[in-house]
Amino acid sequence: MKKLTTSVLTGAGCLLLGTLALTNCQKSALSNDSAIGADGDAAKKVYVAPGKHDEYYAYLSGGFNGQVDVYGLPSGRLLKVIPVFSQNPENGYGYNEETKPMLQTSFGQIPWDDLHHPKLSRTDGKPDGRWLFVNGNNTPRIARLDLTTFETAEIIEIPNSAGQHCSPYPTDNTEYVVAGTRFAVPIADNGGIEDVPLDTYKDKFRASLSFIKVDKNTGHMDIDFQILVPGFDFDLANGGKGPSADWMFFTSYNTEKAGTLKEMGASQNDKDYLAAINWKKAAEYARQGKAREIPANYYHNMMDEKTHTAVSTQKKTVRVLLPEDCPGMMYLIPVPKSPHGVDVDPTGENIVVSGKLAAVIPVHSYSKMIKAIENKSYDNTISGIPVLKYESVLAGEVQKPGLGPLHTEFDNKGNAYTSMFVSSEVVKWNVKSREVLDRIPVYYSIGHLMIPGGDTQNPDGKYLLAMNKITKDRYLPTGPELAQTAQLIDISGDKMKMLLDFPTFGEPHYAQAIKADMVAKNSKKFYRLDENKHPHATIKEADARVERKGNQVHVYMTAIRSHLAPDNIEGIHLGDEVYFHVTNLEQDWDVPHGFAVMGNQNAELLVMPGQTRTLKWVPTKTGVTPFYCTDFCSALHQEMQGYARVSPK
Ligand code: CUK
Ligand code: CUA
Repeated sequence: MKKLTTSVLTGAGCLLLGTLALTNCQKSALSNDSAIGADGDAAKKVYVAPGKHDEYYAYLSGGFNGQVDVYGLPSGRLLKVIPVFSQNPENGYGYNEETKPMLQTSFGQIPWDDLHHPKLSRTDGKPDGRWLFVNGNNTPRIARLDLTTFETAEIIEIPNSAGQHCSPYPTDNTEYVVAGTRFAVPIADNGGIEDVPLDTYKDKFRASLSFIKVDKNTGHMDIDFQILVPGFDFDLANGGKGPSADWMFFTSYNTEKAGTLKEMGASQNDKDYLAAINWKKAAEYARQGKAREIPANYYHNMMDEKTHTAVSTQKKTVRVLLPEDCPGMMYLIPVPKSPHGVDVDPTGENIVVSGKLAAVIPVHSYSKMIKAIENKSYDNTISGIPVLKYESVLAGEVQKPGLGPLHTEFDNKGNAYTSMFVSSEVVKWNVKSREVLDRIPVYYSIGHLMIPGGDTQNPDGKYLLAMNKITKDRYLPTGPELAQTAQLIDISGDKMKMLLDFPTFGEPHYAQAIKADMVAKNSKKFYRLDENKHPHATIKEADARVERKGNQVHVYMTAIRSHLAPDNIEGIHLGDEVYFHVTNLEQDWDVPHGFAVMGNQNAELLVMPGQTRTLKWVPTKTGVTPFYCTDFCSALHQEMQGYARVSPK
């Protein structure tokens, strides 16, 4: 039986993304031992006994599912799905009246997105367990999730932008979350994306980098300013840390499209760029009035903490900075063509750039970059942005790392781990010596990898999570569509050891993880009824009632084990809009009530204790219509039901 090993995959033909090799091996692999590659001790290391808790929370992006999925590590148990840019029928997010405004954008309510990168908030360069920031790649948006409630608390649309891929990257103390666009777009002088011929790219198209200020106490986001960069497509970024904490590093591709690239020396045509931006300096320029305020049209949606109702605010302007006006703010550093991830090691000195097609992994040096800037070690500029010399910034290159390096994270012992998409492996190398120390095959075609804290000043050295694009034979076949997959790898010793496969939702691009304790201790149990400021709350069952306002019927309903009040409703007519405002009167952890109406266009409500949620229903038929509680809440759950009577107009 042929085993699928790195050597199979790194053979000739691997530049076809290894898929040829995969199909060859798949036949044998299908009948193969499913524990292929697993460590002998694996079961013991990932087993979390019934009733015991996992050591880490892991937050995986749901990719084209638009949500975040919370898993326990090392068990790989799914704990929760948090809808962000998506509707979720399970809890009514995006269907109930309170959360619909969260999906508001200048394009209308958009109930879907492609979510790529979760990033935890940080204090002093360490994950603090307060918030999780995520990006919507399709309709440019950044969201903030509140980790006390595991709910989406805020979504801000990004103007002058298209494809918010290069996002969201917090600075070392979460002063800012930075969001870059993957598509340069023509930005009109008076704001907004212009309708221009596509061949005006060189003159008109700019990529935006948005600097979103984050309030220290509340987490509230606000776009402070944008930097508009001519002709670049930004791919990924990461913040500096410690000594380099004032800087943000961005990879860019397609730079040959940049208007002024012909100014470049011919020798550098096989290079793209790493953009280094001093965000402190940029913020200073913005404060000093270098930023121009231009019209913009975007929405800022926030969950009000007292009413639990999202408020959507339309914004009209944004401040923009141009690099040509701001000397010393931005530099370009050559990197191999088509770079992907950029990752800064825990010391803040080493900047690792992965190039999808590169044969080496360049490691740039922060201190050399500063020297090169001081010595003006550049001989050309692009659109006024100095291009530093490759050699003057380079610390060194990792030789023969594997094929298709995408992303790098770090452990607490000075090692780096890089994902190799084409050769389907994780490669461990030493940051100082840049020597490859170990490699382990993953199944198959890895994208991101994640070490808890591995993108911060404070990495853990225990586990690494590989997130793979292709599953093939790893699980029972489920027709043409297979789950994506994650693999947990033990990195505590010299050699990496494969521990666990678990399927994931959508396509997990990236993940974050944090010691469970940091989040669990602040996790909310229920909402206090006496703090419920929802305008349609019914705090006492005696106040349950039906009120008509024109063609609107408002049902002020309460739910408590085991009845709904009112439970028999007459006087509804075709043409009416019915709003069920359901307040859950329970004051106990883990007792939600659900609410659903036959023939309703929306999903159910799931109302947490102490909370009020509103379900809109526009009856389309006359007759008696049952409604009921959907969440098995007590022995008499089935009895939580009632009727609404719909009569002709
Ligand atoms: S990207 Cu998916 S593998 Cu969107 Cu972070 Cu690199
Ligand atoms: Cu309330 Cu079931």
